[in-house]
Amino acid sequence: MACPLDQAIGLLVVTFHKYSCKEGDKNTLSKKELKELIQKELTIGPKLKEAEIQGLMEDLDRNKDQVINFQEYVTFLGALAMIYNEALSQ
Ligand SMILES: [Ca+2]
Repeated sequence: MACPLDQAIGLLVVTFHKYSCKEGDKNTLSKKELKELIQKELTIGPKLKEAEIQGLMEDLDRNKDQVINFQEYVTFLGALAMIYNEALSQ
């Protein structure tokens, strides 16, 4: 029997690679790849304005190398988890 949390973590990893392998370095998300991930994999994605997505990408790119590495992606997921937790506890 599959364990739900294992499955959830696996999905987080698979989702990163589903987009990171599209162009350039296969282990990082370009801004274009991140934008596609946000728009296709998150409910809020299509509602975000272009400027909001740009601002989000700049915040996520902690080391300012213009791509999102796995660690930066995990930081993003952590922030999303905190938002979901707040929403669920209200
Ligand atoms: Ca980066």
